[in-house]
Order: sequence, then structure tokens, then C-alpha cells
Amino acid sequence: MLHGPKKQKPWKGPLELTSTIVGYIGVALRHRNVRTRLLCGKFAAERLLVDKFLRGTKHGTKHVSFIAGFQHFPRYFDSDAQVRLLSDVRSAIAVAPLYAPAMPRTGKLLSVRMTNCGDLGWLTDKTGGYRYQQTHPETGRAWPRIPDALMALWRDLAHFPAPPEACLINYYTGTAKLGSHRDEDEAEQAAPVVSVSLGDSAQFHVGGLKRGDAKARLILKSGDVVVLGGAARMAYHGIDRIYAGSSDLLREGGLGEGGRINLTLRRVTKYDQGPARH
Ligand code: MD3
Ligand code: FE
Repeated sequence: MLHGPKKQKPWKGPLELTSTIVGYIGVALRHRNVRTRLLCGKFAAERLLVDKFLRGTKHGTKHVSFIAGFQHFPRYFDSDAQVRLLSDVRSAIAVAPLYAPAMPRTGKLLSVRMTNCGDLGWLTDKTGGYRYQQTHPETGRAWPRIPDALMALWRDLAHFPAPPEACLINYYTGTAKLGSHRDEDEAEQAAPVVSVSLGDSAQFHVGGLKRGDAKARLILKSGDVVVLGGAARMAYHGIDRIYAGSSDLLREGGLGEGGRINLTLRRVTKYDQGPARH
């Protein structure tokens, strides 16, 4: 259901998007004198329209909230920053090669390839299941450091008093996707997950706390950052599809297959803030 642009109205400041019900993102847009109400998440055309409004927006002026605690910062990283970050990621992959993670018990391979940087890395294999560990499953070496630009990102957006311990690197090519799941292997659930997208665009979904809850969808583009805190921290989410060839960043950045990289910063162990003061 679309209620198109109404009469000219005075500029009321930057775009504001407000959260509503999971699955039907009630979006109140104030943009260039046009106030538009959109319902999105149900119809492709509406999603595209929302996406059109979000494209080219500047960090700091506009953000989206889905369920409480979900924030989207379109193009937080500009083109130069994306190239620098990709170079950091390539250096990390050179030390800690991408590997093919497998489902616990069945051993079925995920279509996404993974590696990590940070003190701890998330992994999954047939025998050990989902877990964090200090070393790469194939090389046995410690993970490389989290790049400074990502530590700075965490300080800027996480609003959490301790640094991230893990940065999971997901690499999607071709038809790779990530089924709906919750991130629940971290003892510290008060800290948000901070995610960066690089390369090809992806259709992302986020639902509610139960698997069957309705899902809202958004296109994530290169340079976008998503912060998942509060209620959103435990929401089901996943990647439905990659738009292969929608970005040249990875091909030009030396990952010949192109595709999409996602970086997720997480706090894993509980941060003890010490005894309460009186
Ligand atoms: C919403 N990665 O690694 S990042 C993952 O694009 C993962 O590779 C996806 O889900 C990717 O676990 C999505 C955005 C994201 C990360 C964590 C979330 C969204 C989230 C946690 C709760 C809700
Ligand atoms: Fe996840």
C-alpha cells in the first residue's frame, strides 16, 4: 500500500525512519519536501521504493530502525574507505585462509566461506559444532588482529564499554546464502553485533525472536553498516540472495570471483564492569 507524495511541505530535516511491526516496516519518510508513507517487507515493489530512497544517503544524516535495536547506516564507508578495508581483509585472509564451514552432525557444507580475525573466531564443523576458538581450524594459527578501522567503527557505533573480541568474515559468491538463524553463541548478549557489507549487494532479512515471525527485508550495499542491539540482537536473520555483479569492489580489489564480504564484530565473553558503586 503506497501513499504517494503529497503537496509540497517545508523541509523538516533529515530523513527519519521509525520502526514498527516486524515484517511490515512502517516507514515514515521525510525527504526533500516529500513525505511518504510506505509499507515494506511484503511487496517487492515497495521494497524497491524504500531501497531507492535509501540509496546514496549519507552516514550521520539518516538511519533506519526496524525492530528496536536495529540500525542501518547506508554507505557508512565511502569508496576509498571500502578499498582500504578490503585491503585489510585480504591481508587477514592471507594469514587465515577462507575455509568451508560445515553443519554440526550432518557435515553439510554451508555455501558461505568463512574466516575470522580477533582474539576469538566463530566456526562450525561436523564434529565440534558451533563455537568460538582462538585458532584457525586448518592452520592451527592464532587469528590475525581486527583492523584499526573496524575497532574505530565499534567505538563509534557499538556504545559498549569493551572492545570486540571476534570479527567473523563471511564470503558469498554466486548463489551463496545464509539461512535464517540467531547469533546465540556469545555469552555477552548486552553488546550489539556490528556488521559491514563490502562488494555485491545482498537481500537481508530480519524477523523476530521466534523462527516463524514475519520477516522484514532490506538490500545491503557495499559500505553499509548494520548495528543489531537490544531486542534485535536475538532476532532471526539471514541473507536470501546476492546480486552477483552489482559491485566491482571485490573484483578490482583482488578477489577475482567478485561476490560479497560481510564482517561482523562481536563481543563474545561477558564484560565484567566490576562491583556497582554507591
Ligand atoms: C540481525 N551474517 O555472520 S550480517 C552472521 O551478511 C550473519 O553475512 C549476515 O548473520 C551476513 O551471523 C548478516 C547482519 C546481522 C548480523 C547479526 C545479527 C544481522 C543480525 C544478529 C541479530 C539480528
Ligand atoms: Fe547471524
